Amino acid sequence: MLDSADFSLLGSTDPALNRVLSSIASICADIKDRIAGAAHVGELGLAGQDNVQGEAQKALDVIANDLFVESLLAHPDVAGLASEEMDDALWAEHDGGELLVVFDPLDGSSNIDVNVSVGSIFSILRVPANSTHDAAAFLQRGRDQLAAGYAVYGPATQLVLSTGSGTVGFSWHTGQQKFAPVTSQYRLSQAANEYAINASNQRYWDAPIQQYIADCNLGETGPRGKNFNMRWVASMVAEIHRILTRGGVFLYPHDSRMPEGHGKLRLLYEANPMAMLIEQAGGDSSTGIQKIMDIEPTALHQRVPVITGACEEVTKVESMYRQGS
Ligand code: P6P
Repeated sequence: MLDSADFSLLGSTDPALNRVLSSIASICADIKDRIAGAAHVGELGLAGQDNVQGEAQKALDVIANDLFVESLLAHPDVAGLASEEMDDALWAEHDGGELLVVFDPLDGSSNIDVNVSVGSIFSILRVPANSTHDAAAFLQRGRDQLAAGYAVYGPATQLVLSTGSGTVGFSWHTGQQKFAPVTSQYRLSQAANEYAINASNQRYWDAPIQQYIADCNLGETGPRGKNFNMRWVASMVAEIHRILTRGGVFLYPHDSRMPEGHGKLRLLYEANPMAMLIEQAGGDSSTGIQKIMDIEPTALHQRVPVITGACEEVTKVESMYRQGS
């Protein structure tokens, strides 16, 4: 599904990694088709069960997860999988795989029934030396990711990937029946005038976030000296894709409903892969206190605060946290 020209654009020379990325591209193409046809075969709506997160699963959450598992668990280069939709990691029965894939098979699926963009997010890690093939193998810092990517299922289905040499965009080409490159290197502006946050949580935010957003909303009359626009799609993939494409900053911060240091979004298969893609495009990613990709994970489904996008905005939020707002 991805070819040598695509991998040279990515700057990726690891044959096993490239084979897994190509398989993931094929999986995302299949998910694209299942989403497009879901309304006609009764695959919209709820699956009738909750996932490990306690969230009601959509039928397409389960379908997308099954497509990832069926393809990758049999892949000769894959040793193990972990997913938002599965309590525990799954390990291949064959030997020889050196790679781990951790993924959110259908992010933002609350948008499925209203036909708003959703996506698949994935991160590829190397099996640690002397691994005993348990969940601990996945608990690696974002800095140690070999590759990260997402597919966004929107007006077009696009695939955005990084293997550590920049962030590259592909778009589904119907004539060629493959993902064809469209953005050789995303470059994120240091400055931003658009932020994304769920404003209905305002009363729960930490004081630095309350102050940061209030300052943005004062626009050119306030301390920022410029006007800001606001967007919230409730689909992280759609927000990050917009930010990579036209700039901005995304915030899902810690709030008073959460344990200290926690957030809503999951570290291993949302925050870390998006942080790699954003930082490879010249942006920054932080919890407000610590860089996302420096976090030493402690649990498979660990949740963290996420502020990611334009460097100036992430730096501004970090400085407000240091000042206590
Ligand atoms: P809220 C989707 O469920 C998700 O995990 C992210 O994709 C998205 O950014 C966020 O949660 C939306 O959260 O509180 O607005 O529903």
